[in-house]
Amino acid sequence: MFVLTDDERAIVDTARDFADEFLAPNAVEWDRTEHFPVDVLRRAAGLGMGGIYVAEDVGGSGLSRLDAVRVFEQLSTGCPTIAAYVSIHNMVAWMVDRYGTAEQRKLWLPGLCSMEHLGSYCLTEPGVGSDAAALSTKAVRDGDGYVLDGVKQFISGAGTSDVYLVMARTGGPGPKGISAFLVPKDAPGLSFGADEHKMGWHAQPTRQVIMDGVRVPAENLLGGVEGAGFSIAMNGLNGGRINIAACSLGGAQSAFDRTVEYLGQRRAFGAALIDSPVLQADLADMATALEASRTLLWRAAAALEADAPDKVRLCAMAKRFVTDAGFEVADKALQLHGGYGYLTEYGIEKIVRDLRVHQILEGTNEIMRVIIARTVTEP
Ligand code: FAD
Ligand code: 2MC
Repeated sequence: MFVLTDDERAIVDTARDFADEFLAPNAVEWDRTEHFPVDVLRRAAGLGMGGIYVAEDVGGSGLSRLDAVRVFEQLSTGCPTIAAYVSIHNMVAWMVDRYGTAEQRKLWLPGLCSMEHLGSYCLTEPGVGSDAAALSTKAVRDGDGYVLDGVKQFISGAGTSDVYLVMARTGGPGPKGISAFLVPKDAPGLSFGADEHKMGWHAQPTRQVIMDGVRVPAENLLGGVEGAGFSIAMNGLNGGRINIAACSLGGAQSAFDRTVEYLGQRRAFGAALIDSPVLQADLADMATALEASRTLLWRAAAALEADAPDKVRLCAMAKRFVTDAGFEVADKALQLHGGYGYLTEYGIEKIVRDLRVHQILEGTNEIMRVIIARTVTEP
């Protein structure tokens, strides 16, 4: 697992080449202009990145979770924001692949895998984030369809995405009363809030998804069963969490690599800064944090791929550890660039801003600790 086969290496190289050619040269500009490059996303999908671990019969790439985290690490070396959006889109596509009926798979997945249709994941609400099972968006059965009412908060890709995977309440309180729906962008009654002004993630929109009497046919109930929505949402997030961790790893690796190069060129006190033992100790710690992160991340991805009994705990551990370590490495990289690290044009402060939110979304790192602690303290 820790030594890549030729095929695995080819997948990693493809993602890295794409990041080098299409993401890295544009990342700072897209951040400055808040541009969401949909054409570039479709180009990535042309290389199989729209449905990385979706089955091939509907246009997916049929790859493993390990392949996926390696792809997201490489994409993030170019731009963590774009890589993170692609990871959310992949989570949505996988949920349709894994839980959708045969008809739903055939109808929705070819467009998602080609990224002709972009997907958004809609769980969080204005009053409910961490306590997701308390969500209040309602879906009421009405004849041959459902009518959805409620507001989803902080939805990545909202307003641009074509498909909204919405968790809504069809039954009583708690997780068992929740179902998952596929809501197309053109559904009457669907609208979007203003684009949020954020610390990072400028190259993708974050908006409310507002549902006011949105009617969808009963065939849009994911899997065709009421009450399965929370389990579907959480299982999607297991993969989402390691993918977002991979985005932190790639962003931090890029900041680290640039720091090594910078310290080699920058001179002070009659020598290159890289010759300073103090800075070498910092670099050693950063390199170790990156490798430890990668090791845990791959371990969690292998557990998820194998559907191992400890997959939830390992995905939570990897998400918590790697997003914290990635942020610390990126922040240290900024510090070692001195004043230049603080300037936009160097691209390091952008990585710090982008990686900060990975400690908050897809389940905050406090919630990751809650999940892990339960496995430690409960029999
Ligand atoms: P709260 O749940 O209110 O938490 C506030 C604080 O309390 C946090 O520090 C939290 O860790 C802590 N806390 C809460 N409960 C506990 C506990 N039991 N023990 C210890 N500490 C606790 N959501 C989506 O559904 N789809 C998206 O596409 C999406 N994209 C996002 C993009 C961005 C840029 C951002 C910022 C958020 C996005 N989110 C998305 C929402 C994100 O998942 C939530 O913000 C996150 O889950 C936290 O929820 P909250 O903001 O309501 O915080
Ligand atoms: N994988 C599979 N199943 C899971 C699961 C997981 N990760 N987490 C919970 N479940 C199951 C759990 O096993 C239980 O099933 P059953 O009733 O069959 O035993 C059911 O779901 C209910 O779980 P809990 O009893 O643990 O529910 P509780 O409400 O106590 O806690 C918690 C759930 C806190 C783990 C969950 O609400 C959570 O993960 N909150 C964080 C929300 C979150 O991650 N939001 C991210 C939004 S998306 C985003 O940010 C993006 C950028 C896209």
